[in-house]
Amino acid sequence: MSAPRADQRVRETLRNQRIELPSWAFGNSGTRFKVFAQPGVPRDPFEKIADAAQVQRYTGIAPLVSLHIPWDTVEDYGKLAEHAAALGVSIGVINSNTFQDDDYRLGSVCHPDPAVRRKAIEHLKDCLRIMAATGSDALKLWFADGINYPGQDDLTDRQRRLADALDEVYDALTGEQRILLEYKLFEPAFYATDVPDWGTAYAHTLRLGPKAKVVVDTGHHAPHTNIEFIVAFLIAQGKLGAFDFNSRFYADDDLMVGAADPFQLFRIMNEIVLADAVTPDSGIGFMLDQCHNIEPKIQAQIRSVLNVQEATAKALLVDRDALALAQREGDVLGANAILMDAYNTDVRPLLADLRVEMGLDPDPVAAYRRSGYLEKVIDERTGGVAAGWGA
Ligand code: PSV
Ligand code: MN
Ligand code: MN
Repeated sequence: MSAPRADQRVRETLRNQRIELPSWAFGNSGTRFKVFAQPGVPRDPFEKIADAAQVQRYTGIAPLVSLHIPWDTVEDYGKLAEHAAALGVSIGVINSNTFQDDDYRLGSVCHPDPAVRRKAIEHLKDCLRIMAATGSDALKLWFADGINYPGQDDLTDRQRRLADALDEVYDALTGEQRILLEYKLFEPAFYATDVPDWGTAYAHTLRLGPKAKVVVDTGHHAPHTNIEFIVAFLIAQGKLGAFDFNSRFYADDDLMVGAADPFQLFRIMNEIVLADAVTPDSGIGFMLDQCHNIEPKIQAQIRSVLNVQEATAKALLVDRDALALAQREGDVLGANAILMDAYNTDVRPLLADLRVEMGLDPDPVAAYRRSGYLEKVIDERTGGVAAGWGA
């Protein structure tokens, strides 16, 4: 392909990329040691969406907002969806929450008591109703279920309970609705988690059928796990449903994506580009799942979107023909150099130029800071809500 045409193709893909923002990133959050309240933080889901719309306004590629239920409970979900539409965004995935009630001390859908399992399943079905009211088509399931001590419960029985619950929710899906099942190595359970890894999530979603896929949260693996391998494998099986992007130095740190390891993010996006799966027609969701405990939240979300965009641009710049040739010829170092050339390219001028083409400011962070939005909401809002936990 000629250089100008290749450049146009890269720009076209980047223009159509979509990143989904988590409503909870805009609320106060913290660790179990302290939540630092920030001035101007949203007081309700409507204000969280207003803040998310700022990220879309300056990046142009983040028009979706995930909700977390019950953190984002409102009386009228149709009104919330209309509010979002008026601000140029829409509701994305609905995240269920079966981890914050006292009833869930021993788990939710895997709990030994059928009454607690019933309560959890009914919550998941409520989420399906919220999806219908908001226009969302995906239910994201993450279960905090697990046990802390060997012998505490029967691991195999818990898997059966999990399967039964998933079957019931799957059978309740209507229309375009689908399930996204997220795994996590540990926390809050410390000995055994019921959906600890991609293999468990994959097996359950395979059994369920085509409307169930796996979520890869980049902070949910053992150290040194090759996440891009998991991504490549799941895509090849048609089972990659979505990402929860964030970065981590130690465990599930939920820091800004691309902050801890930009090279890992590039390697992941390289697999996405190879599968031609950057744009929404791939059916794969690219969500952020982050908490900004000490840094300004809207700005951190803008930075995160830009980090994903930069990694994607670099992956799109890989000289695929040259790489294929080097691979065929067994040119180990040549192939690696081709990949690294793309990674080491400064794509910021290209992206600044693309933003101007899209009618945006070339520097989204600076434009947001200049806008005075934060100062305005600090004046207007008092008593911002916590993101949902740790308050
Ligand atoms: C669990 O650690 C998780 O990654 C799930 O996606 C939850 O829904 C989310 O965090 C809450 O931040
Ligand atoms: Mn997550
Ligand atoms: Mn997490």
